[in-house]
Amino acid sequence: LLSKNRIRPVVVPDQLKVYFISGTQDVGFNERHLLDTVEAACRGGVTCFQFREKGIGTLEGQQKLELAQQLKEICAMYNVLYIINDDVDLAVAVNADGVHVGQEDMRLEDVRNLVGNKVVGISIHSVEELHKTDVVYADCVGVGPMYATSSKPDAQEPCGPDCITELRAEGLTLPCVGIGGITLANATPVLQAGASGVAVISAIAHADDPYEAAEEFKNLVDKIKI
Ligand code: TZP
Ligand code: MG
Repeated sequence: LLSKNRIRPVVVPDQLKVYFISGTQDVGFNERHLLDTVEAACRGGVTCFQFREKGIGTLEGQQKLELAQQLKEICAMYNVLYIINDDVDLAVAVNADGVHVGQEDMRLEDVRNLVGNKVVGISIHSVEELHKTDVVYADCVGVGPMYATSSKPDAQEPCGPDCITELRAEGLTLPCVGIGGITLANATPVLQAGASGVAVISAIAHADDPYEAAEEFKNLVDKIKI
């Protein structure tokens, strides 16, 4: 599957420039609000969206499936890469473009076998984690938290943009996004350290105008990542 039938790359760095992540927990547990926010963000210029429905009070089963399908339709309309967090079965069920898993989730080899040619993303926090990761089964990497974040209760200590520099020096060549506490004001060092883009929750989901926030991120990344 990896060497013979697979056409690489399935994700190009430009698709990771502005990577918006959200679930109902980020928008007051209001499905309509999530759909509207994602639509505005796509219109504003995000290049990738990850449906991350996580934590107490979030949707499961049929409700989660239906929302995932609606979000997929929005992303398809705007040509935005559509990724599902953690839930490999859901990614397959809605035929998402890809799936993103963390170090504690399913093994990458198993993920790869289940999703075939879809994009597989993995979270990496440190050089130590890089060495424990079967990067051969992944297409892209989320590195973080870059800065302190309020969106992930169990987030590790911020590792800063230097973490990306270190991972690159250790031989990581896959496209990466920095994640965690990223705003327009602190995104530049993340990009300069070697990230293809920035992944954000609150900077777009909690913005007064998610359309405008997405547009500003897109303009910033376009300026730095010619
Ligand atoms: N993984 C590491 S930090 C984080 C995730 C999902 C949360 C990012 O949210 P925010 O609001 O952009 O800090
Ligand atoms: Mg996870």
